[in-house]
Amino acid sequence: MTGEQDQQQEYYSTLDAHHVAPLWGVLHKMVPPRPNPSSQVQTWPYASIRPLLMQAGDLISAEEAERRVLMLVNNPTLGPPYTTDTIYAGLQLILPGETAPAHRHTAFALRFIVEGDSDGAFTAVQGKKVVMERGDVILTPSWTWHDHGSDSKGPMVWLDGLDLPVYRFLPINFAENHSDPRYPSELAEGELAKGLKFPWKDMQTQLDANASTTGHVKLDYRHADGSHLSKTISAQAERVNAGTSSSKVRETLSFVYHVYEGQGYTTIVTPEGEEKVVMWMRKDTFNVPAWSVVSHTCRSQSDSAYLFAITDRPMIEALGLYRKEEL
Ligand code: 1HN
Repeated sequence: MTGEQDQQQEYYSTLDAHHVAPLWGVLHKMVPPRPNPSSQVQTWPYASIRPLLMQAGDLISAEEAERRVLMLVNNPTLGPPYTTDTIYAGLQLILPGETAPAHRHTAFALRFIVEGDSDGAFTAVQGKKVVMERGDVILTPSWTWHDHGSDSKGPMVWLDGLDLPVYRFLPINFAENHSDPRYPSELAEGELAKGLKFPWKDMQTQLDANASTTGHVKLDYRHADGSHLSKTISAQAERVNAGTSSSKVRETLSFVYHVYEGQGYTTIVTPEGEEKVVMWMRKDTFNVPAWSVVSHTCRSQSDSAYLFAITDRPMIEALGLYRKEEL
């Protein structure tokens, strides 16, 4: 070693004790040439997850669990709450007669109903009892009391989306349990459920009305005033016409996708250039890391595919970091 290297080594060894470190060793990692999400492409085929959920139904009650959820974990290194870098998602099961007790928290949640009869399963949000049907999106805004229940005949399963990764940076997620399992509520349908429930049939009507010959329609869920579903995360729905592919697009957003209907595949090229092809069918879930090139293909020649996705668009836009490239 040269004298100069010795001097440098000696200098570096003194820094830890003063709680400082040289930027010049890590500058390029701090400001990389392209986004470098920690999440990978991951898939949760419903055929493999549903039996695990039903087993959980035998092993633990909703009351006991508080929320009987299998968290969708992106990879073992990242662990929960990361389904993608900015979004947490899980699959929740409620059985007939059960109650998931009332609580409230800073974190915002939206739910996409995957499976179940429409008669009798509900989420009560701040006194409004909202009935859930397959494909509906139901919100529990920040700090609203919410409990789930079911007088339905069969299991009820939904996909939860929460902004939990945000609270790794902003460690201010307060939570509180209500004194009783249920927060007093009254049935809220139609107008009364507005702003809390976004029925699938309304979304599909809009998608179908916009379905063009180009074969792909994407619509954001919005409140009546045009705002996103929350300030952190929101959702979108897409229709891919039978036998067609959507054009290749990348955005500074990450997504948790869920297949409402259809069969096909999504080609995802991550920022590092790795290509993954996710084969999907009805009720499957997968994630897309930020700044990945995405294209969906509907394999059926007769039936369109409908995809739902949770996105981090509100916070990325609010921070002025939204960027899109069509390839
Ligand atoms: C939560 O409150 C629900 O209310 C679901 O159903 C999942 C994951 C983490 C923290 C709170 C619910 C959750 C959650």
